[in-house]
Amino acid sequence: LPGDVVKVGVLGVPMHFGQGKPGVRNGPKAIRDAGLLQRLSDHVGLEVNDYGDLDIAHGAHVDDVSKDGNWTIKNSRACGTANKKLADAVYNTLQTNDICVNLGGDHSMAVGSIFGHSQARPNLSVLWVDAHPDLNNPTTSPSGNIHGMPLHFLLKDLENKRTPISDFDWCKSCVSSPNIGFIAIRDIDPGEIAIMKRYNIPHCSIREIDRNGIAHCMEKILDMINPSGNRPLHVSFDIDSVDPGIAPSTGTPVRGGLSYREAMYVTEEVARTGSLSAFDLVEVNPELDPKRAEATAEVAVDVITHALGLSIRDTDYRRFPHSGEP
Ligand code: NNH
Ligand code: MN
Ligand code: MN
Ligand code: MN
Repeated sequence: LPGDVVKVGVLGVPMHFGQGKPGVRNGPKAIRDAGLLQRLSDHVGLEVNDYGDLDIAHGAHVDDVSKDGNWTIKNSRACGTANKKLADAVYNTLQTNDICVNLGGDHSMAVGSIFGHSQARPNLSVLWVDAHPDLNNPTTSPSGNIHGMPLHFLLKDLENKRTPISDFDWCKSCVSSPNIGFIAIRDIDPGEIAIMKRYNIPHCSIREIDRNGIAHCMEKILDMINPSGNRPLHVSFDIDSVDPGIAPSTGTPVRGGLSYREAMYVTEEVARTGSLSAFDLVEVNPELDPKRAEATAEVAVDVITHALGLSIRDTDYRRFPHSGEP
C-alpha cells in the first residue's frame, strides 16, 4: 500500500561448500562492512530486519559419487544440509517481511533461497544475473562444484531427469523454464548450452547487450519471464556478472562483464517492477584480490540498494510503487 514502509529481512549465508576457494564464507561480512544495512534504512528508507548469519555447520567433507564412478558432487552432504536450513530461514523471513535479501556465500545457496521463497510465495519468476547459467548437472559439470548446478535442482522441466542426490531430496523443483531468464551470461559449458536450447530458456547474452543495449534487454527478459507482471520476482545476482575491472574479488571472474551503470540499470529495472520478493547477492570473496575487496563489496551494496529502490525513488518516483508521493 502506498505510504506503507517496506520491510526487508536480511540473511547472511556464509556458504562455501559449493566451490573450492576459501574466503567466500566472508562475503556477508564484507557486504555488511561496506554499509549495506545503513544504506537500506537511511538512504532507501526501508524497515530493515537483520537476522545475522546462518549457522552453517563445518561438517565432514562428504562427496556424492555415482555408482559407475562417472561423476562426483563435491561436498554434497554439507551443501545439502546448509541449503535446507537456508530454505527454512527464507520461508520464515518472508512471513513477516515483504522482501528477503540473502548475502552469499557461493551460488549453491540459490537452491535453498529459491526453494524457500517458492514455499512462501508460489509461481515465482527468476532473473539470473551471472556470467554463467549454472545449469550443470553432475554429468555435465566440468568441476563437480555445486555452485555451477543450482538450477539442476530447481527447474521443473528437469524433474524427471534429475540425478537423485539424497542430500537434496528435500528440494522439489519449483521454477518452470519460461519463468527463468539469464542476463549477462558469457561463459557457458557445452552441456549448459544443450539444456538452454532444449528448454528454450529465456536469456540475454552479453553480446545481445552490446548489440541492443541494456534497456532493451531488460524490457525483453522481464516481459518473457513474467508477462502478466503478477508473479513474485526472485533475483539471483552473481557478482561475477559485473566486469572484473570493477568487481574483481570473486571466484571465477570472466572478462567482458556488465559495466557499473549496466549493473545499476538492471537492478533499477528490478525495483521498478514493484514485484521484487527475494534477492541473492552471491560470490563476493574478499580473500581474492584483497586490495580491491572493499571496492567489490561496495559494488555489491550498490547493486542491492538499487534493486530495493535507491535512485529510482529520486529520479523516477512516480513509477516506483514503494516510494510514496513526495
Ligand atoms: N560453469 C562452471 C562450473 O559449473 C563454473 C561455475 N562458476 C560460477 N557460476 N561462478 O556462476 O563449474
Ligand atoms: Mn553463479
Ligand atoms: Mn558466475
Ligand atoms: Mn567455463
